[in-house]
Amino acid sequence: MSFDPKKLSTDFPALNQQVNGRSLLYLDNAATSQKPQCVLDALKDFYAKDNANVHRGIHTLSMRATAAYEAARERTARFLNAASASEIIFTAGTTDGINLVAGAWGAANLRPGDIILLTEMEHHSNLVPWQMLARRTGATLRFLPIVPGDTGLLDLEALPRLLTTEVKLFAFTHVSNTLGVINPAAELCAAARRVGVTTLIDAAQSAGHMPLDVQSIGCDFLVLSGHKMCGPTGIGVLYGRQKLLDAMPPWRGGGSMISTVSYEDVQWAPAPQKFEAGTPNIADAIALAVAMDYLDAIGRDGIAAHDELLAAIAFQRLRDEVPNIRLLGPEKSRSGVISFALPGAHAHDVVTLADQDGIALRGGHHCNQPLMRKLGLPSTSRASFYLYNDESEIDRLVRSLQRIQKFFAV
Ligand code: 7TS
Repeated sequence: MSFDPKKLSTDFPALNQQVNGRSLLYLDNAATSQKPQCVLDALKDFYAKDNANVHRGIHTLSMRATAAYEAARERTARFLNAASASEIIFTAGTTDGINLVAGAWGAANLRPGDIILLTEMEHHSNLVPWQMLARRTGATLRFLPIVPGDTGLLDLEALPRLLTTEVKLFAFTHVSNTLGVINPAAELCAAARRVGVTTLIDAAQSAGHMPLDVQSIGCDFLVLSGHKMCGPTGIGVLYGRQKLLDAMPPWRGGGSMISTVSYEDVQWAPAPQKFEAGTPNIADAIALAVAMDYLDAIGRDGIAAHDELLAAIAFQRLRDEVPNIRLLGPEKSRSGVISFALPGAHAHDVVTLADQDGIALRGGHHCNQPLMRKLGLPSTSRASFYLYNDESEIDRLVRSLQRIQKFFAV
């Protein structure tokens, strides 16, 4: 079956509306994706039919809810090709997953003098938790640079010099939410493994956009957000290699994460329960598994090829048809995230004017303030594509930006 974004777009009720008198063109997928009807139905069905708490009731609804929640964990393990479902922890999202690793693994494993290696393109959620951990433990941060210019590619030649024995963790984004760069995750993990460094991949922008196989990538931890891959908000996944999860202390304490408790003492449950204190986000986990089914029925290879094709066309057309535009990221082999600056126009004004044309963009620093400073930009505008966008929409984007540019030229 050939990839048909127009047909797929009919699965997403929110796309079928007018904004400022124009049909909505949603190009803010890097912030959050729209949700297909099957995901909306899964949420409604859970609350309408199976709603009960998990892991504690012996009554029928509780057993149904528990079975569906644990089936979602199994589904997630298959989605990521994890060796076992016990390597899958449900979180509130990418930010929550990174804070869990920083709070649990980091606090147990980092000492003064240790180094956390990041890249210069990390989202604040893969930077600030490590800064907080460094302050608590006496560890320090080190950054793998990007090459000079606007391609945003990592300077891989600098890696051997930076991956020294004091480095305990290398945490990096798979796909940059600002540059659209796809980092060579397997290559980076292999380099880290050669020197015994633990790895964490921020897959917020890659999950749901391309195949993800944690075993072939060879990472130790991987985090993602459901809401950027057709799933609900408030649910995410932390994959952790079993050996690491077993050795890690828990992060939050409470019900469901223990095996026995006395007034004085407590024994932890095994992973993943050890890391899921309290009532989990049951409905959203179940709906996320439905989103995974939806994405795999389309085919993640096809989605990746579609993203790449739209990005290549958009990059070329914006460069050729919008004079003086400054485009970030590489020209080819990139994700569907395209950031740009129009000289003389603030990104917030660009986004406001595009909204008048019914186009949803994002403008700002994209939670990437250090990178913006490095690039010498206060902010950028950003168009980000997904499976329901098509080539004709690039035409609309180009025309809108040309209109905006004329507006600022007077
Ligand atoms: N990492 C990357 C690479 C991201 O793009 C984002 C969110 C996060 C982490 C945090 O994810 P959360 O679900 O925990 O918030 N990025 C964006 C964005 O680019 N625009 O809005 C959110």
